[in-house]
Amino acid sequence: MKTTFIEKLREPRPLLGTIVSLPSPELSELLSLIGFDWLFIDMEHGPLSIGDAQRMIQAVKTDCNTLIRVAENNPVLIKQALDIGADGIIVPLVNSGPEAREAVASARYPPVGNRSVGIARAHDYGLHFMDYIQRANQSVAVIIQIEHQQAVHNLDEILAVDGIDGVFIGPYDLSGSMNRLGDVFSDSVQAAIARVKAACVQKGIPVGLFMQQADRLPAELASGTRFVAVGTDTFFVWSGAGKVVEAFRAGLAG
Ligand code: 3PY
Ligand code: MG
Repeated sequence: MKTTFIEKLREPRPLLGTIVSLPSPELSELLSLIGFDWLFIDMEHGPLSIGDAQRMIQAVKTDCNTLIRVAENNPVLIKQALDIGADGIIVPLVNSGPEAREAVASARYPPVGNRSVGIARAHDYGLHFMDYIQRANQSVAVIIQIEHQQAVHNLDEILAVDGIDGVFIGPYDLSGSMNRLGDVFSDSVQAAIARVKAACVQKGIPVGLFMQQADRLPAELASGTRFVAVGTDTFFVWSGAGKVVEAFRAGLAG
């Protein structure tokens, strides 16, 4: 059986992921083969149906974990993401303790939470039903996003909620909430990020974050970040393909 994302978060090595937003099973397959530890399947911003997401998960090879970012903190979306067999969920814009509690409850079967039960891919369509429902509360990762200054303000009550397996910082939405949209390296946004990281490290909660580029990875990992999503599928295409177009145009000009 695949190592769960939660188990991997307990290992000493940091985990490398990337955001996948295109409904292509082949692309997810390829990214897993390239060696990413986990894929961040983006149903908040990507044009993905739940069927697309299921096929992307099915295509993944290797020990690569798949986490679905649901469109919002909503029990139906969380239930569907887990039923198709995601290794975990990422819940955007969790801004308070009660919101964090709701996210956790939606992902956990009773008596811990209120996730409902149905026949689905997560337990091989019922073939391994009892086995799955007995271990799901321990094996499915609940990652909440802290990405608003309100969440930074409510950090202590959010991090006090039981059952959060990790915190994923969204620098871009955080920058927007601080009137610095897109200016993720400004002093104020970086100070807020540092505050969230320090609180997570102090409480022993694995902290992760999105980075557009890999150039700051060494500093990021040295600061206690346990899991990162670097780049996006579309960014890899435009950055790689863009260089070829540039070289071609330079060749014509020269
Ligand atoms: C953000 O930067 O807002 C994100 O959610 C990145 O994943
Ligand atoms: Mg965001």
